[in-house]
Amino acid sequence: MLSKTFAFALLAGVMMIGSAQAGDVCEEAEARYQEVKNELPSDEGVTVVKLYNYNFCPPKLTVKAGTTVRFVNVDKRTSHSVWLKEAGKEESERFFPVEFWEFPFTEKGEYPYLCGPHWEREGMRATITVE
Ligand SMILES: [Cu+2]
Repeated sequence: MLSKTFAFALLAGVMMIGSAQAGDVCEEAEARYQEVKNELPSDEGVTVVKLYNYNFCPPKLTVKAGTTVRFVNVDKRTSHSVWLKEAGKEESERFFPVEFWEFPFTEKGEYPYLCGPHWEREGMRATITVE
């Protein structure tokens, strides 16, 4: 009984650490985006997802139908892609730091997506919900 409780507490602790790390990564991604923003076209009228350190930030996003999402690579070296695999779309070209790729989400639904080179090993995947 005691060990079960302990295991649960340990698991909860690990989960808390995990989510805190995800938050930190997205905070770093946001700070990095602010640094490079002036090298990019205006983000007015688009919703920005940042690609950073094998994460999409935010990992879960809800937008209205008709929204164009701009995926911006805010890493320092790594190139990434966006692949709406389950929606049957082709993977985007790989894009490098301070480059981006855009996709207009016109139809409602759940769009899980991933980064071609990093989803398997680094778990770089996320979901956009269009409502
Ligand atoms: Cu990637």
